[in-house]
Formats: sequence, structure tokens, C-alpha cells
Amino acid sequence: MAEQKYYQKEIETMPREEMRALQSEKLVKQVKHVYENVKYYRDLMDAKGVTPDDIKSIDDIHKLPFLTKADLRDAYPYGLLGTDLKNCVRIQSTSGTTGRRVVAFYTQADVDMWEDCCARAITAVGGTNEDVCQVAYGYGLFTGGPGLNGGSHKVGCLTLPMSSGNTERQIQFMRDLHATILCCTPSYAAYIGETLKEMGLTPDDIDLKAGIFGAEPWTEEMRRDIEKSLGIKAYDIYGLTETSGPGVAFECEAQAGMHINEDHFYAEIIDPETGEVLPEGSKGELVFTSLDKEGFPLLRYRTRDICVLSRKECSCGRTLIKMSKPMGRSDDMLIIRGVNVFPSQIETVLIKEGYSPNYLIEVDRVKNNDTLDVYVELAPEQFSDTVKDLAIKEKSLAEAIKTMLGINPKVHLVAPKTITRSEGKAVRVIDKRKLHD
Ligand code: DLL
Repeated sequence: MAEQKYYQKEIETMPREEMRALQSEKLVKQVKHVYENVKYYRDLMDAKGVTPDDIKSIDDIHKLPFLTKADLRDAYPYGLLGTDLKNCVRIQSTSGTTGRRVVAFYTQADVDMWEDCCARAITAVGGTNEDVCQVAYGYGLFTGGPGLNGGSHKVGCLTLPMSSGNTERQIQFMRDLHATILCCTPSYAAYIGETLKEMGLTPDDIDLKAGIFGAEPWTEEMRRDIEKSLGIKAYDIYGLTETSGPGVAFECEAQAGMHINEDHFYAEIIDPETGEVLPEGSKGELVFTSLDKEGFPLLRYRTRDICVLSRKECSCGRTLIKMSKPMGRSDDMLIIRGVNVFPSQIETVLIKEGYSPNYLIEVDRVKNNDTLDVYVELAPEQFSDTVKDLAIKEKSLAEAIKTMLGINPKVHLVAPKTITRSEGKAVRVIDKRKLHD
């Protein structure tokens, strides 16, 4: 097969007016679907005095109420379900405690749509049925592995469902089976690059040509490092469990912003403080409306990701609107080794384990690997313990935090009154990573 530039050309290069018409048609249907099937959202619409009849085109979208992570928490687990459970074939989820965990439901049509989005991303980096696509995102509840796996099948690549970890084996498969496309988090890509070098190999020893990296913030500098260490072109991909997973937006050959699959997800930028919709080109919080989801349709979902949208013409020929890399978040969520972490989760563990809520979380990136250090202040009566006892306590607390978050922290128990008290908002997190350019 000749090199294919688009996966669904008609949609990806659709003239703007046609796209708006398509979005309008889909929105009208999606709002009816939600109003009829999701009591939680119907109540929000009723409270705002909006009915499906008020939504005649995409221009009316601003009349709809927002949904937030707090709504997802209130409605957990079934409250936002858009169809009978018997019509759903899959769930995916984020890590975290019950309240923070997002559980999304998919019908077969939802899975198909999601995989199409990932197929567009793979095709945009030059993927065809002649490629071997190594998927080293985690498989399981996390959307990374299953999403790219499905997209890779749709494109017809030979798919290597490696999941993450076991890096030397990753490199061995990469070499033996001539992988040409690598999908994983940017930090894992960087780590694979380092390991390759440590094994005495160079980019000439592998056949990779492209990488599709996302799920966490990464800089242009990191892109250049990865490109050099693996001898590839590195492309960004964005998504979130709430909307489906990876593939909501993807980078093309221009490597300058990510095209949003706006026939499925309508994007708005709002002022995170006031909720006011901002004009194109403004920096603000990204809000998504699913346009054709069945299982877990979300209208005007506030992602908390801060970014800029642009409709500037793209050299790749796609007309899909672009988003910049996320430039931060309007909440306190951290992404550490690809895992979404809220400081309050750590606080919950400390309190449960009998420690004080005086703590400090320090995140850094050492050799492209995220580190998590948690400093916890001891009460005076706890401090009399011997050094050996402290080491045991640190280990057990680290275990408890790992059980909660799924990632290993380094715990430091420190003397009473050593963590600076705050006179205003407590500073609980020091993030030393330079994640944004
Ligand atoms: O991270 C889905 C995904 C998997 C995307 C694989 C790309 C590749 P969640 O675990 O729900 O889903 O986390 C979603 O991660 O709101 C962003 O804050 C952040 N994020 C995702 N992609 C990027 C990216 C997956 N390319 C949250 N750059 C989102 C920066 C990203 N942040």
C-alpha cells in the first residue's frame, strides 16, 4: 500500500462550514440523547432552564451547563451513563481513590469511534499496513494501551502489544520484529533511549521512524532529546479518559500543535474563573463536548487543562482545529510517571496512617524519570524513635502511598516543626520539573 496521509480524508480535510454543519447536526442529537437518558445532566439542564429544543445548532452550545470532575464524583459510578449497561462492552478508568477515579463506559460504537481517532493519529505520523507498531503504554484500565492498540489494528499495522516496563525486552522485540512506530509516554520513550545506549546500541541498530507520545506534559527540549536518542520523529498525542482516551487530538507532520478530532469532540476555551467563553487564540481552560457518544456522553466537560486553540492553516492539509500543548492545569492535579495524582490523595493516606497533615510533596525529573519525594513531619512523641524505627516507618508509609497511587514515593519523616507553616494557602507541592516551554 502506498503511503497514506489521512485515515479519514473527507473528515480530516473537511471545509469549515461543512464541519460546523456536521457538528450542529450531531450536537442536536447528542443533547437529546443525554436529556432522555442521563437524569443527572437533565437535572442540570432543567435547573438552567434549557431544553433540547433550545439547541438548534453548534452556536447554541454555550446555553448548556458545564460538567466538572466534581460532577463525575457525585455521579460515580453509573450516574452519567448514557445507555443501558447491557449495551456497554468496556470500561476504562484512571487510577486513584473511588472519589477521584474516573470510570468511563463504552458501547461497541464508542470503541470504534475511539479507535478511529487513534488510527488518524497513527496515519498522521506516516503509519500504514506496512508498519510494525510497538505499543508500550500501559494496558488494562489505563486508556493508553487499549486505545493505540485499537488504532494500530485499524490502520493494519502489525501490532506489538508490549505494555510498559521490561525495557530490555522492549528493545529486543523492537529489534527482532523491526518495530517502526513506538507508542508510549514521553518519559518512557526517553528511558528506552537511555537503555538503548546503555546496552551499547545506537539508533542505527533499530528500525523506528516515529513515536506517538502523550498522557503527560513534555517540552520541545525533551522532544529533541528523544528524537536524537531513538533516531525518530516524535509526535504528541492528547486525550483523557472522560472523553474516551488518547486520540482526542494528535500531531501531524508539521509537529506544531495537535489537531482535535472535532467531528467527535467539540472544543471551547473558557476563563477558568468565570466560565466565560473566550475568543479563539485566547489561553484558557479546555472544555469538550462529545458529539456522538453513547455510553458516556459528556456535554461541556471542563478538562482543567490550560491551552490555546488555533484555526491557522496547517501545512498537512488538515482543517481540524488545533490545540497547543497543555500549558498547565487549573486544578492541583500532578501527572507523575503518567499517573494522575492529587495531593489530597497523599494527605488521606498520611492521616489514615496516623501522621500529621504537615507535609511537602516534591516532584522532580531526573534523567527523564519523574521522582516523588514526600516529606512528613512527625509529632514530638513520634520523634523519640530510633533511626532504625524511622526507616521502618518510612518504608511502611511509602507502601501505603504506593497502594493508593500506584507509584512508589520516597518518604522522609522529618523532625517536628521543620516544615514551614504557611500564612496563606499552604504550599504542599514543589514541582521542580520544567514541563512547559
Ligand atoms: O492520559 C489518555 C492518554 C493516553 C493520552 C495515552 C495520550 C496518550 P488520563 O489518564 O485520563 O488519560 O489523563 C488525562 O493527562 O487531562 C492532561 O492533563 C494529561 N495529558 C494527556 N495527554 C497529554 C499531552 C490519558 N499530550 C490528562 N500533553 C489530561 C500534556 C497530557 N498532558
